[in-house]
Amino acid sequence: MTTPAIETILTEDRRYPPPEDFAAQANAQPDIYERSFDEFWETEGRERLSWFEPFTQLYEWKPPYAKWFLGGKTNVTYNCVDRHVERGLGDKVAYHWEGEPEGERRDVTFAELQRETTRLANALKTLGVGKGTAVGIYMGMVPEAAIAMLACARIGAPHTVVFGGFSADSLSDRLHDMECEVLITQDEAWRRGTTVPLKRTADEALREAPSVRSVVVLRRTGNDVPMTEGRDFWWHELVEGEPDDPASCPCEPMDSEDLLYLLYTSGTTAKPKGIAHTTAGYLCGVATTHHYIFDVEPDSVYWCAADIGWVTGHSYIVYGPLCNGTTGVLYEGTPDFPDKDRWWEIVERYEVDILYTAPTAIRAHMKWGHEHAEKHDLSSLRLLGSVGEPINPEAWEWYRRHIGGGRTPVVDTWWQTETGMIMISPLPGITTTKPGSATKPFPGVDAAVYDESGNEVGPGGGGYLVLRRPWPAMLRGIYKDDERYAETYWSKYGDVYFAGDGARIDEDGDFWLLGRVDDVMNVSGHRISTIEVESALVDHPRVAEAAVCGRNDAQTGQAIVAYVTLKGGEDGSVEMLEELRNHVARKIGPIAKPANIVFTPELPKTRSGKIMRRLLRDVAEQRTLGDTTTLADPGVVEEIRDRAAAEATEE
Ligand code: 7RM
Repeated sequence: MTTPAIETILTEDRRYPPPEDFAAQANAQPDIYERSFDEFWETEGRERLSWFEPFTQLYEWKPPYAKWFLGGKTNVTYNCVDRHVERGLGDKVAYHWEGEPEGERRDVTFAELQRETTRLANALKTLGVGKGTAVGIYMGMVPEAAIAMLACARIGAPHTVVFGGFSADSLSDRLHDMECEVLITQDEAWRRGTTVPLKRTADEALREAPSVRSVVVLRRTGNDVPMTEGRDFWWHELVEGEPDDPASCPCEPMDSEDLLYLLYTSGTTAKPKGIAHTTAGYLCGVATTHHYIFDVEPDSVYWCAADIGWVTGHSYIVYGPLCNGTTGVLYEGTPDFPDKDRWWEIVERYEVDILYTAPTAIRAHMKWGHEHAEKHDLSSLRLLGSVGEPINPEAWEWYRRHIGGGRTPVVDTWWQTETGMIMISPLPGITTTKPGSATKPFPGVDAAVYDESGNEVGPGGGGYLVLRRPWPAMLRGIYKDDERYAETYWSKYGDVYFAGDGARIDEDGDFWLLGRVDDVMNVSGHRISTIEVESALVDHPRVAEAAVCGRNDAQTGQAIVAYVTLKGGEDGSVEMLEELRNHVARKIGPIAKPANIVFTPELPKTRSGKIMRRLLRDVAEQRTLGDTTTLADPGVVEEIRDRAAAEATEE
């Protein structure tokens, strides 16, 4: 018998069939799984999007490159904004915007979105921006960030959004790689009551990004920032006098395969990859998944609490929901400012019915305690979603119970920057959910689990997640790096997309995501995924969050090191350490028992909330730290290093 690529040791028996009333009204009904691949995407493409010229061929697949909706002409902003206004929905709210400073609120209707987008697009034209001109966007969570993206799409200028909060170096790398000619930013952003100096950071970045000729600066906080004469323009001054009538700036007819945007992902290697997304396939993919998976209704108030700079913000705050004419919430600040019930206050105020967030946020709320949610009426919630990491079953249960009142379906959605759209997820009116499982491939998606040599792994076994057919929103390549594109995603199994994630399929055909394959540990020849050990730890009633990694061990190859955050800010103890080791051994077996545990108030995470296990490995092996530029809070890893060192001397 050969060793499996990844073993599975955690079992989960809880099951939640969809509530009957939800199932009866759901956008997705069981026959959706009977639709053929071609018919599904053909129909969604024709009916969900409006076309200036209809497409003549559904797709073309010349591995590793796909094209979708060939021959079609359309415009993303037309689909997301103009057509809704034309249909009489101009007064419908597109975004309920909630600023971080208390009391600062603004509703932006579709008609306003159209006017503001048109005005900015006209202004960008005066700066020489036209079809094909690359534009960088470096902003916080303000409506103008979406307006900037839509203004670019209106005139056919591809954009790259850089997380407000990335360093000057990260910003200049991206602006330089895409050869951006214009940067749109703001004076400062609000964050936890203090300001983030976006313009100043941009100024620093621009020294290394000579392609940028002009900078548009939105006034947000109103504090003084340096402006460079001839290069920098205040947004409000630039758009003054520009017409806001949509006819003054018609939506540019774009080819289905014209570039919509690049989004850079850092991964583990130094140079970020510019993931390319094009027009029609991307929009069809995100709008279709948004409609069926989130079960949006015409009167829904949908809140995706991600940042606009993450792909989740692109696909499920801006393009997917707006294409479907959905009312959304856009919140500028952090979940605990000024208090830990800020999110729940927002849900109550706007009567949010669909909430989409990440496991990291759910675990933070778990750590703070459910009493904050209990202060508010959350009965408007009808559906909850999760994205970004495998969700620990206990966090899933907590979310359903304390936020969803034990009534709402929870959809755990697996996807990547590269896939553009959700690929594996329950359909909330159909799927019986299981805490910790993303369940089934979306209709028109062909996902499977392969072993090392490319054989499909049967039920129960773990292996590598692959996608066997192209899909409309798939990346069209890595910008200016065909070789890296072929090597990263298409070299392991030939013409099959390798996602870089481990997964297993259970007896019901449900997928369980096991984290990045680079993080898999090897203990005495057993290949163990980090997520199962972490979930066993989080299963303990005192544990809020846990991350594990392997460190070299002379005897077992690798030994498991766990980093654990206790609930309510509690400190660890020797007794707790032993209790947790035994808890893991009981829950999933002695092989997975951590060799040591470091208690820590925080874990090192990326800005989208993913735990950076690579850095924990560096700490565990007492190496100098690898690339830390994508860390949300660089101080955290130093703190962990000190704690780990203190523990080592205590031994
Ligand atoms: C949307 C996004 C992609 C990586 C992906 C996985 C992990 C995302 C889930 C998940 C388990 C999920 N894009 N991931 N969603 N793992 N279950 N529901 O996160 O490009 O930033 O990251 O995130 O490892 O490969 S991303």
